[in-house]
Amino acid sequence: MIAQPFVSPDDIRATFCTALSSMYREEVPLYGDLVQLVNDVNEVVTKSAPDFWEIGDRLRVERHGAIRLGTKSELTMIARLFKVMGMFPVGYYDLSTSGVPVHSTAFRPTTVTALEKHPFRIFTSLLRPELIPDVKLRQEIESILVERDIFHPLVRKLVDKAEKEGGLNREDSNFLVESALETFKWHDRALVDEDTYTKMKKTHPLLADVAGFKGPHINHLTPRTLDIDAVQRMMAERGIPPKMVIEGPPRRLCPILLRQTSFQALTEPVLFAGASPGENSHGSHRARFGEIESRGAALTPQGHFLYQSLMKQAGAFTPTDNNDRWQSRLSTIFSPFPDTWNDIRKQNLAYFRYTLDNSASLSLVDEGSHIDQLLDQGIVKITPIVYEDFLPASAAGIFQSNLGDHQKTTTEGTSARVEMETALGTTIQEYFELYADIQHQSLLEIMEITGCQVD
Ligand code: OOG
Ligand code: NI
Repeated sequence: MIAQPFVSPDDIRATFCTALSSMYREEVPLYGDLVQLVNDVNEVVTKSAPDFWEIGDRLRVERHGAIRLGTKSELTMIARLFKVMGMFPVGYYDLSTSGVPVHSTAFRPTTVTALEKHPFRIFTSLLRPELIPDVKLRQEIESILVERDIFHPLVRKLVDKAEKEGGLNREDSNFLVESALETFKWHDRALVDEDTYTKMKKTHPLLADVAGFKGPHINHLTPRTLDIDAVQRMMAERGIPPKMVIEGPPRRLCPILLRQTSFQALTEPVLFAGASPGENSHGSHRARFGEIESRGAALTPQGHFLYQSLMKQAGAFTPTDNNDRWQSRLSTIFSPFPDTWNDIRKQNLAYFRYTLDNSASLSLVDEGSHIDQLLDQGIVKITPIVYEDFLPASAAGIFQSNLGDHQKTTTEGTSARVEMETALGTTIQEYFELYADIQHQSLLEIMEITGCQVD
């Protein structure tokens, strides 16, 4: 028998993203409406501003999704599954400081080529039971979670096979995607009875979402929009109830980091364990929504520091605010953050890729020129590197707005990165290092060609 070639992890990820997207559109039709709105707005922008930064780049595919896991062993297996799809843990997000009893990482492609092939990533949170103050409830939740198996047996078998043999052929990779979907789909039958559900929800709605069901249903998917302000305005017009405010930095000439908004989570019927259809043991659950994002430049640690100190000055969004007021307050507060790529670069606030301008003549390069001189002469140009990660404060805002009103009834914890890494079976990569590497590589190439100085 002739051995069939392995499918690349990038292809498996692409197939998985497409399958997940169509499953979610079927499960949550309003998400399909949001995707339609995003496509309409993107089309207008593409026509009216064809040289808009980032246009053309992976527009019509989702950028990310999110799940919430219950146990360390679920995280171990998910890390192995995502690795087969070319997604690796990047960034540690401690959400306990915002009163959400989880910590998170993003599984994502880490090389420029893999990101270009398909950018899909999954923001993955893990419950931290030690932050549940009620010991009895904590034990109850732990024993519910230890009993469930969120993976189809074929997923375990095929992941084993991929690890042993170094990859999967087309047929196996299709089976893998199909059986992996089982983990992410919605179950309208709760795993627990009504009393248990209610007890968990009272302590923190997230507990009911994580431990109340058979699996970690995908709770949102997120396409990318070229004009998030327009989509925010138009959502209500199209009957898609928007979240109050766009998270992240204000609109700027030079976009930075990540701006996000979503529609409010649906209230969905659930049937509690022990109840039969038709009985009045029907409850409802809010968790699933649709989100959109707009990405700007990846910031250096200094840039992040400046961003965070300005956001702190803005204070908290109050219920009497609306998005327009909030955005104009942010724009004023952000005036100390330079808004030309040159100034941003000079102050070392963002990461850039350095390339030779095609039309420039190398004969104009003076020996030993400094890179700044080549930039001034237009021989070298800079392109900001897109931020591919997440923002803890925005993530916390997304959690809060979609779980509904609740009190902060879990304990504030400290970071537990090492515990998470142990479950992952690998270290979590630092996103700053990934961006610095891309920048450094591009500078090395320029130095080699032009002999210029960098420091
Ligand atoms: C994850 C929220 C984080 C984002 O875009 O910041 C996230 C969740 O609600 O499970 O997806
Ligand atoms: Ni999200």
